[in-house]
Amino acid sequence: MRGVIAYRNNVSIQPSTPDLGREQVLGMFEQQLAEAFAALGTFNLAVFGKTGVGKSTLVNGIFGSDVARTGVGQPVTKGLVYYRIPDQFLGLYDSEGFETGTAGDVILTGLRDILSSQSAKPMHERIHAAWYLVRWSDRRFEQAQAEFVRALDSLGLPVILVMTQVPTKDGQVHPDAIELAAYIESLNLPLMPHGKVVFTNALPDRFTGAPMFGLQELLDDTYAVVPEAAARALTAAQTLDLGRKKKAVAAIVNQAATIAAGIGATPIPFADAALLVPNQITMIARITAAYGLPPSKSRSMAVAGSVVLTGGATLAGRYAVTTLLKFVPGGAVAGSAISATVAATLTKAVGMAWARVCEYALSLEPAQRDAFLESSQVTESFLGYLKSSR
Ligand SMILES: Nc1nc2c(ncn2[C@@H]2O[C@H](COP(=O)(O)OP(=O)(O)O)[C@@H](O)[C@H]2O)c(=O)[nH]1
Ligand SMILES: [Mg+2]
Repeated sequence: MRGVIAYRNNVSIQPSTPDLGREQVLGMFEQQLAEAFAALGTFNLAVFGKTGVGKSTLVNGIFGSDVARTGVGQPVTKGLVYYRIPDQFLGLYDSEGFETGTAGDVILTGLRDILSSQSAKPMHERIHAAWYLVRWSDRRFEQAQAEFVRALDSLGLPVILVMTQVPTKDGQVHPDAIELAAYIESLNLPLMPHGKVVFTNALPDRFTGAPMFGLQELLDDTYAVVPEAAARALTAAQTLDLGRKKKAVAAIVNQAATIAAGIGATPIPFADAALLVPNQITMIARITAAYGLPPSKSRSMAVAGSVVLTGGATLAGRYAVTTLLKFVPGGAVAGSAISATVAATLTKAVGMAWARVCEYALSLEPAQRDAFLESSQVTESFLGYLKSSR
């Protein structure tokens, strides 16, 4: 079986590199995907607040999962359960049944142990941020709550204070919620990142017409407090802000295009598309992880990628490469070599086509998404997007 071959004017160019067969490419894909998923790690968030305050609803609004239902919980200390959702990049410390007072003290003692044992671990395994939730309709903020927030801060956790279930009318926050927030802010608590309470409503209210709001602000504030090492996992984990994912992916594609240009610039006679494939595989793996697509589907995604990138293996794949080269400015340079520009453009086209596949998958409901990722549709849509790129 031939590997990827660059074609121009229907003249095949023999690769000077060892032929990249489908099996070999598939193996590289699986390894690169595993590495990209592992490199992201987990974004670990601790959420505190009384029962019914809206912890699960808020987490669901930003991460798209009902953690308590879909996650596998593991009690880590009294009152605190750690959920790691299979196939996702969120780790959640949920204080189910948490009240202030003695229960709060017990949690803090347990948390201190957890955090001190984590301090020896790499940054991406630690707790990265804490949300402390207060429901506006409670209309009060007790001293014990203030002390709890201070204690979290002194344990080294950045705390974002979130007011939940806040009603609005004509875009105005309920005055009582503003008053409660002003009171909380007057206590000089170490509120991250800007000393202010974040107003949210995680569920639109059909009866009052109150819209959902504040989730993007909360997410932005969370980015502002998390260490660099956890930001990429947060981007993969959250489902609210596609723009963040796109930005991360654009950086990955540009970096890969730069590397490809370097490969194309090397004066190797008969440089061909096969030389570009390993770099493209790394790029595709990193794109997949950045979008937060499920690691359990990596086999089927690797299959799709290897079918397409070993263009010589399929007529369609060959067509994609040939078509692309025709539209690259300058095309393949006289004779055989792929220039730096061609290499970069081809790699960019591959990256952007795969990004579109990922975004399509993300737009589907979880069950449909899984079905899509496991079907040959992944290959077909990857090829389709690749062919339509100019
Ligand atoms: N209108 C509205 N209802 C909410 C909101 N957040 C939670 N709820 C409701 O409040 C109840 C408790 O929410 P839940 O997320 O389970 O609270 P938890 O115990 O803190 O996890 C549920 O019936 C939710 O539907 C919100 O932002 N707006
Ligand atoms: Mg809950």
